[in-house]
Amino acid sequence: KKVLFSGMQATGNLTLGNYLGALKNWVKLSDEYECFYCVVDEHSITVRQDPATLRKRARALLTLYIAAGLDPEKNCIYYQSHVSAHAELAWILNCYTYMGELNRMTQFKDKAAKHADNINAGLFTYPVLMAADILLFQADVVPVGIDQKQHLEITRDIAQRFNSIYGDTFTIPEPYIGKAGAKIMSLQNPEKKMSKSDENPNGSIYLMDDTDTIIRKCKRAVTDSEGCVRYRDEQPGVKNLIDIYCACTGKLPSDVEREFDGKGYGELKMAVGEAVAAQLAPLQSEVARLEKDKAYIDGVIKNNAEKAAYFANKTLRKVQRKVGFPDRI
Ligand code: AQP
Repeated sequence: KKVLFSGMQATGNLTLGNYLGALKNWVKLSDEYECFYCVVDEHSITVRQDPATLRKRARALLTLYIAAGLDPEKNCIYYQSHVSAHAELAWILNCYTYMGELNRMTQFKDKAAKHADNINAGLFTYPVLMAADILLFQADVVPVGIDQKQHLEITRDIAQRFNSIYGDTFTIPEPYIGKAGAKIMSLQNPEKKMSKSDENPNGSIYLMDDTDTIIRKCKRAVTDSEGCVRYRDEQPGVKNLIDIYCACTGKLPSDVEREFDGKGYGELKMAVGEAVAAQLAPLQSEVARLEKDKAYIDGVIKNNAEKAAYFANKTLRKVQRKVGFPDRI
């Protein structure tokens, strides 16, 4: 079986963007691949976190992976910080990554602008840790939203560089970007992606929002004064609503244009709100059920960390040997 790796940060409440751009595709692909789904808590501390909140969110995120439909018997679901090989490989790869390459990363520029008081070295080398995450498992495919495409490219560059110096070591991973939902925009500013850490809660639909909140946020979504439901770049707010609707219902944008021909934005917004609520309801009830089963989640955490460490250490030992570290006795 080919290998799939992906992860998410426990930096906030997950949004519909995280779900439609990533998590939903994970579930779709999980039968086809040998899968590793990581809660990347080491990435989270590139931005200052409250320790108790981070711990709580990390567990909630791991629970959500399972609630979304990932079977922890078949998929390896674990915390990054429980597998030390991530940090060890990241250190080595740091020495094979150029400052100039990292300087070009748009996420670094965005986050540095947002957290000007804490532009730490970890934020700068974030893509190297991400490369380590992926390369440790010899992943063939990495399902992500469009915003992560640049980080996948640098991962491939680092892997190719290492392979060309030391001979075949890493599998070169391919991104998997789904057709629908690859970039969901903020409901309040359709020029900006929907994001967990957005300070305006009306811009994002959170996976745990109740139906009334979802519908209210959709009703308040920023659109335009054209007054017609068309899927085109000139109407980014409406386009985003159609994207959300399509990702939740499996419809195509052209079907949606037809469905709302002659109808107003109010009707579109209502339909989108209902489609989103219907999509999230089963997820929410499954989270509520799993949260009560502490022993089960604890078991998943323990067993899967061991499994992940086994595979990760195989690659790490190989890399340590290639760069010239002394053999273990
Ligand atoms: N708006 C989005 N549309 C589609 N996909 C998205 N992803 C994030 N936002 C959207 C995808 O979700 C996964 C989670 O990645 P992450 O946890 O590393 O965080 P991120 O990419 O930095 O996303 P956020 O929500 O914006 O988090 P913060 O606010 O903490 O920076 C990735 O696969 C991503 O592509």
